[in-house]
Amino acid sequence: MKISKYINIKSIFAFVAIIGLFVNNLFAQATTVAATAVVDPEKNAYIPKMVTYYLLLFLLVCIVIALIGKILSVYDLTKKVQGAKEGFSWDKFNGILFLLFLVVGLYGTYWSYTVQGAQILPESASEHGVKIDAMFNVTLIITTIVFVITHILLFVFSYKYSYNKKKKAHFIPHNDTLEKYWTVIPAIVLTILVLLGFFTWRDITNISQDGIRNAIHIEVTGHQFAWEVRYGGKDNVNGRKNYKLIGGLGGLNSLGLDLSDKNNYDDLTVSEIVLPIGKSVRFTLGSKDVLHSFYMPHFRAQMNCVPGMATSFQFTPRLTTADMRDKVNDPNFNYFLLCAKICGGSHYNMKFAVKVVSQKEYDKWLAEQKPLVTAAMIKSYQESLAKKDTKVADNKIALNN
Ligand SMILES: [Cu+2]
Repeated sequence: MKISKYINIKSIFAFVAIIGLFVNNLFAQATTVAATAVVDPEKNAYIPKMVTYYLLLFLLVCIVIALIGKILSVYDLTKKVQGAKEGFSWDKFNGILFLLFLVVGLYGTYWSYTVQGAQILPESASEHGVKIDAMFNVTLIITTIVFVITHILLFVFSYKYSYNKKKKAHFIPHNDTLEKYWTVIPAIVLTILVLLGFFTWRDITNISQDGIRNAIHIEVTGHQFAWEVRYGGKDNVNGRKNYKLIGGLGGLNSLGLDLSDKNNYDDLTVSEIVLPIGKSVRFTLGSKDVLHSFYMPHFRAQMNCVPGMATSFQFTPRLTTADMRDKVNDPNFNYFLLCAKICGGSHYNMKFAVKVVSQKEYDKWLAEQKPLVTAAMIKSYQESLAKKDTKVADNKIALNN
């Protein structure tokens, strides 16, 4: 009797696990629908309500399962009292639950591949991104095959070899050949995947001096909670900065530009990042406060923005915004830059528009952009020069802030 009680708890656990998986699936479907819905405050209140609903549903299902378990054990007891040799076969029952778990679980996998898989990023808009996507697909295909095979074996074997009075188990403590196969094959596959990743990353980040020089230079600085973007201007060089100068020039020097460097005067300030197709662009990245992360998902580009040091990411766009609109069949599609590091309360606000256009459109757009150094800043700088020591003056302003 004690044994049957023990198995009972186990089967209840298995049952709850299956239902949990199912509810989880339903919940994922519902949140997917909610996430794609237009965001408005009233609809946002819908999500916590839905969570409560599914939580209560889950508890209800648990109670029902516990009840069924109790009824089955009463049935078991009655049979035994009546003198039946065998009561309810919990082993067989557990075996069937394992099979059920396999079917529900594989359906869940299929569901997430099709429904959530359809929400994956469109094809890469950058040249190096095509290689990253290829690696992603290879890894996904290999792991999916292994996942399906191992799970079918795991659950079908649990069913097939469940306890049976008539069968006797073989004792196989060791099998060298088998162990060699399941060690060597994954080791080779993983080594290939890791090396592929290593060489691809090396290709992306190791750029020749010529490659760096010929790229379009754009500087992106993150702060809580926005991006400041400047283009190198005519000389394609971003002028020198000094963090001590931030907030100087009567509060106008938000990036800490060092106006003694002539390269600063033609630098451009922009409200969106516009890139010409097929031209290599080099982003020099920084932060004024905490860690941020420069993230352009459509270009498979991501790099941390670290206060006190410059990082960089260089890539070549291969699809214009118009091309991508055709590909995803959405006339309102736009590229964007995001912050991929939870950097504070309004982290979600760090979205910046990105456009890829033809060289002609790019040249036209660039000609319309305003210099970052304004007349007011120059005036303030000249006044501080007149007070002789610029750096000291600016330092004082910076330190006072
Ligand atoms: Cu951020």
